[in-house]
Amino acid sequence: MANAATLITVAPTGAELDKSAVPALPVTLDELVMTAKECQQAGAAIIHVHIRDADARPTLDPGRLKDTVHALREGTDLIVQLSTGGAVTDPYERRLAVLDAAPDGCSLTCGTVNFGDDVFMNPWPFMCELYVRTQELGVVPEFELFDLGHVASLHRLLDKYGPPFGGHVHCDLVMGVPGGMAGDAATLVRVVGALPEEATWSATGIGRTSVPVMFAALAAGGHLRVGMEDTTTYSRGRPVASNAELVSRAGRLADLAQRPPMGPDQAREMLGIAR
Ligand code: KMH
Ligand code: ZN
Repeated sequence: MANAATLITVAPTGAELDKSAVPALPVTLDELVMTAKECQQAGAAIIHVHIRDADARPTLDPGRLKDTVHALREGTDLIVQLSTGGAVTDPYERRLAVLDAAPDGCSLTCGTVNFGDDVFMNPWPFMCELYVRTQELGVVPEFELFDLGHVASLHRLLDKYGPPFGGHVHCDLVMGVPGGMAGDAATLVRVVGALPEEATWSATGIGRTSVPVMFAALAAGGHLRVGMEDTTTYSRGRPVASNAELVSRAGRLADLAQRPPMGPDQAREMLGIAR
């Protein structure tokens, strides 16, 4: 087995869900920091962050993003990864400006994908500009892959611009999005086989694909992402009570696989992220 321990990322909020429909969703800064503390305790090492405004709507407000990075660093040891995907309605300039909040890491999606009834836009010139900015500003990207074609764009990006800041390639397979790749073991194995040789990777399955994707990822030597951004049902008919319970379950599965959760320091070492 290539990886002795399991990196667990929590994605607690996302940009798609309404607080009114999902009351357990962390949307204020206090709720986010509290969630982050609980999730670190439960075994997470990275937090993938989307923030909300005073009305709980998704926002990429620069001041709020800076405050969020600061508060998460004060309150936890977690690696702070800001989303540059935002919501499907966010303009490219705002998404690029996310890096000005100086997070440890950021997401970088490797291509456009149908996203339910919407389209999540990541054209090649935008990908390139975002990637070069991560290199210039010293932010470690995580390459988000929603489809096999995104892996081809990842190779193209690395060939053209060289390795990421920190020197290590880490990917996240986002599986089961309506419009993207399926969330099943056969698809996971196919996509992982196309990744750069030296890359590490995690996987998350949207909705009901969450649990099968976790089992497949652990069996294939990968890492895990969980959270209410991706899953709001713990089991059939039972809503998720908190992000921490999703992290706890991921940690139990990782223990069973004899690859226990790694702490933030070990994750930093693996990903090339300085303290
Ligand atoms: N909210 C989705 C449109 C990312 O964070 O980089 C995009 C997303 C990916 O969540
Ligand atoms: Zn996201």
